[in-house]
Amino acid sequence: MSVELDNVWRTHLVRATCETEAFPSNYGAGERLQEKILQKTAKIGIIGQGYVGLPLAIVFNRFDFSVLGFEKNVEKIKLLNEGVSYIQDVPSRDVEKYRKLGKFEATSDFPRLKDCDVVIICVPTPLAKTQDPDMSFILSAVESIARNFREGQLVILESTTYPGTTREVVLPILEAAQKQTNKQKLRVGRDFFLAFSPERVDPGNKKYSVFNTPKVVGGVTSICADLACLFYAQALKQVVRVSSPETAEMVKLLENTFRAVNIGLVNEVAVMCEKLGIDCWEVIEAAASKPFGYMPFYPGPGLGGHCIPIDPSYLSWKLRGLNYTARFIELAREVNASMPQFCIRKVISALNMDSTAVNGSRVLVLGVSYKKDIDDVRESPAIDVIHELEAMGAKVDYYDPFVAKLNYEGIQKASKNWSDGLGSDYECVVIITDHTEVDYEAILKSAKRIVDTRNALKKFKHEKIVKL
Ligand code: SAJ
Repeated sequence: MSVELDNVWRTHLVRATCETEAFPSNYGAGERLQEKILQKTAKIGIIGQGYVGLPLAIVFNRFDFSVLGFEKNVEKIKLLNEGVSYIQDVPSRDVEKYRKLGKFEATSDFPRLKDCDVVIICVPTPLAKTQDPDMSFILSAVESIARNFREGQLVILESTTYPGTTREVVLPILEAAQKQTNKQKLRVGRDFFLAFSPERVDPGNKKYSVFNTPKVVGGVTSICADLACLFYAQALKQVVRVSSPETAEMVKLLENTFRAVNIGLVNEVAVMCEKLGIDCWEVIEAAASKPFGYMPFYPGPGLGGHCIPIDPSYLSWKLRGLNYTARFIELAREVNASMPQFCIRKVISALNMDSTAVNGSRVLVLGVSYKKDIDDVRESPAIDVIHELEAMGAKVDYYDPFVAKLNYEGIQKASKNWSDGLGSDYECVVIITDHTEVDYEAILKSAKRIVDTRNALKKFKHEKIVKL
């Protein structure tokens, strides 16, 4: 598996930088870590073994590094140490292989962090009920590192967060770690190293993996960046070095805000096209014929997932603290959040065609994960649609080949089993997630009415289809 970076670059990178930054007293810390990285003897600790941490662990295993996967969830630890993966993009055979080779171990024994030369933080950064950033997972991880801190460690934060987190939140906690023998205060860039590198995992993406997705890296000092770039260069295809952790933090937020805002735009186009009596899908398809200066996004029932609906709020929260309103982010959030209701209105009008009230109607929701061909239901608009339909008195079932049981935000249901006549028992079928493997022609035959929020039925024309 070839990597693009030149070996010569790796070998001399940190040494040259150390000499220019002249740390005669502690020049060794960076040098020693560089040697361990180049010799692949650097022990890696990854805090959080979710959809980011586990794929990262396996890709470094693949390049002969040993990895300790730190987790608080004992069930996950048990599964991983039995060689079982619970992450769709990581085959169990990989976990089993590196477990047997002694290269991978999952643990909740956080004091073992002191054995690690490189510690990467891959924990959730959700929103609190107040819609403010919930930093508790990052704080817990950093405090675990600080309690087991030692000279020479490289700490990298990968969790998506607001610009300034690495320098303003993480750095002071690590500098205050008093585990050192003869040092009043640990100094970043001399005694330890700190960087930010945003995770860019796209769950279910068969083309781009951790290995071949360029890795953006920003270090608190130049040596920190050197070492973090050198580290990632050992296992990833391309490293993109930026000038600071704030820049790297902002890069990720731009990427995901770009998506949220453009999805908000196209959702508003769908609402406008309804008022104009125009097929928005045809408009978007034709616009996509433009070979430059345009990138297609598609309307839908709302914005799901643990990234796109959440990450821009970290940026707008930070800017509010600087007395600035990030208007595009707020507006996109408002439009995207209105889409479940827009879909409910479509269901009402579909039932209306048969003089049927929502109250007492049987409705089948097709697909509940937040996007197609994955099993993740976090922030899925299907949840809002189910809640609203039930509040209006509908009897709601769902079918999703990826989600056997739905136990989320007050909903406890099991997926219906597939049969060709599945839709016939319902007054309306609502396509919320357009999984590839579903036989939409069979649904078209069996259903009385179909609200298609994803244009899954684009190949068909029938008066029973109500499109977004
Ligand atoms: N969505 C639309 N219309 C679109 C695209 C998406 O309604 O045109 C909806 C999806 O159905 C979903 C939500 O938006 O509910 C988010 O979709 P997404 O395609 O952005 O998928 P995510 O949330 O898995 O985003 C990930 C992100 N990866 C990281 O944050 C590391 C994002 O940066 C990637 O760009 C994105 O995958 C991707 O490219 O697919």
